[in-house]
Parts: sequence; C-alpha cells; structure tokens
Amino acid sequence: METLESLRTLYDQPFLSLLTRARSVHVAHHPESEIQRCELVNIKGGGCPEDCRYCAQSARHTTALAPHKLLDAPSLLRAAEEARAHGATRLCLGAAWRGLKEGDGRLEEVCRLVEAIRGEGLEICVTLGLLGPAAARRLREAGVTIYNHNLNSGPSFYGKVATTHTFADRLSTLRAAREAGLRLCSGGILGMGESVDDRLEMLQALLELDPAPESVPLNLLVPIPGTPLASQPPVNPFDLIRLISVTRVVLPRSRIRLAAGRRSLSLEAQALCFLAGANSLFIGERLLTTPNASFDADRALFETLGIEPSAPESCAPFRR
Ligand code: SAM
Ligand code: DTB
Ligand code: SF4
Repeated sequence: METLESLRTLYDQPFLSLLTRARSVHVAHHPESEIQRCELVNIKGGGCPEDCRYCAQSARHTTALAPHKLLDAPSLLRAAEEARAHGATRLCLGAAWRGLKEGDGRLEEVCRLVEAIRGEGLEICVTLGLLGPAAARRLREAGVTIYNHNLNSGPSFYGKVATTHTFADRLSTLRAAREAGLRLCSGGILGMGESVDDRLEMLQALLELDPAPESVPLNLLVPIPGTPLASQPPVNPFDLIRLISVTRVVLPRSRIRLAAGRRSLSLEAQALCFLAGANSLFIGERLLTTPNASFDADRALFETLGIEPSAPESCAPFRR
C-alpha cells in the first residue's frame, strides 16, 4: 500500500518524467484516445442542510440558486434522451440532500425515477449524499449501477470542508455502496485551500478502500458567490495535471474524470490532463448548478485531439 511519502515522491518528480510515467501506465490499461462522456441532471436542487463550504446548494449559504423539488419522471426521461443524443453513456443524477435512509419516502421516489430511465441504455449513477447498507441495496435493485460520493479532500483537511458530517461518514457511505454491489465513483475538489499533502491523503484513502473506486472525478473548485470559498484563488493547472498523473500511476484501471472547472482550462491544459490519464468528462450545458464547457468548445476539443467516445461499461464492480 502506498504511503504518503511514496505518493509525495511520485508527485514531486520532474513534471515531464511524471507525465511520461503516467502515460505509459495509461496506454497499458486503456485505449489511447477514448474518453467516457457523462452527463449530470440535478434532480433536486438547493436547500441542503449540510454546510459544505464549496457548495451552491447548502441552505446555510446565501447564493443566487433557487431551490427546486424532485424532478418528475417525464422530465427526467426527456433529459436522459437528450443526454444520449449528446453522446453520453452515463447519466449522473444529483440530489442536494444530506443523505437517505431506508424507509425514507424520498428513496422510493428516486427508485421510481431510476426505473423510468433504466431502459434507456445509459449507465445510471446517483449521488444522493450519505447512505446506509439497506438504502444502497434498494438503489441497486432499482437499477442504479454506480454511486457517486466524493471524499473531496483528505481526512486532515475535512473539518475545513464541512462540519455537519465527517470524513468517516463519507467513507462508510462508500463501503455501504460497495457492499450493495454498486460501482464506486469518488474523488475530490482542488482549490479549497488544501495542501498537496491533503490531496494525496485523499488519494491514499481512496486506495485504502480496496478495491478503489472505478471512477475518480477530480473537480476544480467552481467558486460560487455567497459561499465561504467564493474568493479562493484558481488552481495552477500543473498541480491538477500532477495529481491526475499520480492518480493514474497508483490506480491504473480506474477512470479518472476531469470534472468541474473544465471551462477554466485552456484546450492545451485539457490536452495535458488527458495525456496524464484523465479519460472521462462531463458533457452538457450544465453541471449541477453552474455552466459546463459549451458543446462548441467540446466539439473543437474532440476534433483537435482526435478523441473517441467510449462504449457503456459493464455493471460489475471490478477487483484490482
Ligand atoms: N449531496 C450529495 C453529496 O454531497 O455527495 C450529492 C451532491 S454534491 C453537490 C456532489 C459533489 O459535487 C460534491 O461532493 C463535490 O465534489 C462537487 N461539487 C459541488 N459543488 C462544487 C463546486 N462549487 N466546485 C467543484 N465541485 C463541486
Ligand atoms: C463530481 O465529482 N462533480 C459533479 C458530480 N460529481 C456530481 C458535480 C460538480 C458540481 C459543480 C458545481 C455546480 O454545478 O454546482
Ligand atoms: Fe452540497 Fe452535497 Fe454538501 Fe449538500 S451534502 S451542501 S448538496 S455537497
């Protein structure tokens, strides 16, 4: 198992050596130019009781976001069809909740939504907050195949990310999802004021889940006016590329998603992220509450780099 020191040694090697190493690991395990396309739908927006300092949807911050109730099945079906027409293979449904327990009426409502789109040929990922084992099993039964729950940062920094739940709560949700037979999607956010070691501690925690998540989204903080992190300075793209490279070396088979914040990166910086091992992204006009890279910008990106779309993946969790 990797120690923080060994991850740091990997991270600190000369940039081009690290990039070359990551690329060689990448091509040994993945098709060279293939990138998975995922699309997000915010099925329930805003009004969340948690205090995550980065989040537009926390009821504890005064942001411009108008909360909305759970989407109805026909609207979700339309969104799923549009996502497929855009070329997405995975649909990720997000809800601004603390979490769900078995017996909560909202769990059954989400299951009905999932059942409404399970014939659409998309992988269905949901991100609903903290989850216990029975709720995770119920979602699996309804047709969910992936659970997204980001660790967001390392354990030492987590107290500065949120105080209404703990890092350990997040880990136990991931374990419950895994035990229910769900694939895991878990990563984090760069740019909240954390150190490089905090980011590597997060990576270490993902590795310790053993098997580690099949998907690792790496988000750049999208600063939201009205949140405590509204004025955070932007992340140096080389720090992101280094983190993607280290993640690729230690998690050779996982998909690494260049997630939120892609709009703030040049085409050249995105190309280096893919060279370092990122092989998944969000397409579509919106993330959850903020704009995403435009279809025109993405068309130029895919054409310039000769990127090919991936096929939908099998549902079985993989073993390392
Ligand atoms: N409530 C659920 C939870 O916390 O897991 C699901 C929704 S939550 C908005 C999903 C993830 O989006 C967060 O864990 C975080 O990684 C990411 N996210 C939210 N706001 C963000 C922001 N402003 N910038 C970057 N990533 C963000
Ligand atoms: C992930 O890692 N990032 C996505 C998805 N998984 C749920 C969310 C990004 C949200 C960016 C800010 C917003 O749109 O509110
Ligand atoms: Fe936002 Fe999720 Fe935190 Fe709620 S639990 S404030 S939706 S990140």
